[in-house]
Amino acid sequence: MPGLDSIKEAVRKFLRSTSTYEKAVNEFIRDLQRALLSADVNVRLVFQLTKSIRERALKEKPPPGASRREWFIKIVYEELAKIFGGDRVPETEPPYKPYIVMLVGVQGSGKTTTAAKLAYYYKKKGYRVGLVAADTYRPGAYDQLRQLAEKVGASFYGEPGSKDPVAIARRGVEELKGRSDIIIIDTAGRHGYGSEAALLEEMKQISDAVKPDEVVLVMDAAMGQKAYDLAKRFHEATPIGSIIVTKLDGTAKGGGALSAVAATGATLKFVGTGEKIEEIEPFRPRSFVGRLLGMGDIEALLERMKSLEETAELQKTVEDMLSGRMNMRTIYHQIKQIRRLGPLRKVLQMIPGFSLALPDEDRLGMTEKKMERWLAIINSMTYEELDKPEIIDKRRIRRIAIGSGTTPEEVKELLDYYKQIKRAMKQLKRKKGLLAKLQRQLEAGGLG
Ligand SMILES: Nc1nc2c(ncn2[C@@H]2O[C@H](COP(=O)(O)OP(=O)(O)OP(=O)(O)O)[C@@H](O)[C@H]2O)c(=O)[nH]1
Ligand SMILES: [Mg+2]
Repeated sequence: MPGLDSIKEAVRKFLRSTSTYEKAVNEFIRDLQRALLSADVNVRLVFQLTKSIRERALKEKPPPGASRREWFIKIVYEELAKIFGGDRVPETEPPYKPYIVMLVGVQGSGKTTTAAKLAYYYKKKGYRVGLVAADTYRPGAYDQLRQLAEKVGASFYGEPGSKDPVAIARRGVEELKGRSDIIIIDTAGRHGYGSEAALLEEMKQISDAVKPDEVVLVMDAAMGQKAYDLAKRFHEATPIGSIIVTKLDGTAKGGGALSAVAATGATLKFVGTGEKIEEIEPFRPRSFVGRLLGMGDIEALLERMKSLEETAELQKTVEDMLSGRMNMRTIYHQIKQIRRLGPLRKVLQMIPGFSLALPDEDRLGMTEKKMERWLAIINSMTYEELDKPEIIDKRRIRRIAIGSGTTPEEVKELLDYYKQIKRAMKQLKRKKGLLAKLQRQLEAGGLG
């Protein structure tokens, strides 16, 4: 996307650069700021973003095995994704049928095109789609939508010559609802950028009459950060509203529009990326940012960083166990790790010579449910009990069971598990050399 396209280049430069880390970071941040500002992203937003990137870059230490530069790219990715909506993944499936969608937006924003695009998108997913032409202002609006409906194979309703959009919308829904899963109503966009209030008022009138399940505001990406005000008021006025940003292909200001919409908290569902009927896609901030960074393998990088982090955590747990610092908190972390990495015994078995009398998690039936319950049990222990599980007697067992909604038998089973691990660790400490071996293996990331 023009405007943000230079971010790719900045990433490549950063990863290739032979200057010091600090210098390369500064240079990258300057490039990033320039790219975002040229894409009309709000200055304050750019400033906040680069501030948090810089702070994290200074503070965070990459896990062993990861370079600082790789870690930095991960930080940039996460922070950038935040300004475009973060983890949000839009729900595009209609929750029930028939689902009535009404498109609104200023003149020329792309409503009619988007109505056809949505019809195409949902047809392809197997839904029956109906289109209603409720634009009575624009000459030729009826024909435009009728032709598009024919092209994508959607049902169509319109009344050429009629001047009452509310009545058309109502009759259109009535007419199409028996043979459509989704009904999309195209409306007129008579007002310029300035008269948001008038646009919202008109939208309210039709929507009061038709009672759509969703009102969609269609916005032209060329609005850049100006999209903020309209999106915000729309968001506040319409609890059932979502937004589609069109013409991302045609402007350098798309980054500004997308980040502005995200900043209002409104749901950005789709983006339009061209004039053709199939040029629409659900907006996913994370994959959008992945593409901006130009790293086809950004997923691979993130995966690797995650696994290195987990290995480092595992190492810490094992070190704790070996150093005798082991207590119930260690078990807590260990259970959480088992859920991600698999049984500790299996992980440790990958190290030659590491055959120990460790509890067999498979035999124990370490199911998800059991781990859930064990974690609940641990959560019900006092600090004193966590640090020194040996003090847990019959009375305490009963209390913990009640507190965690489990049974005394389960609490006992967990305490047995703890004792077995502790015994195994003592035994291990006596075997000199093994510890160093384990350490080396962990550092090499050889457990993944
Ligand atoms: N490049 C590009 N052009 C688009 C996109 N969406 C719509 N357009 C173009 O924008 C112009 C206006 O689109 P319409 O769908 O007629 O807009 P409208 O909101 O229905 O306009 P009115 O009914 O007059 O309010 C047309 O030339 C479309 O081809 C897009 O995602 N990319
Ligand atoms: Mg139109």
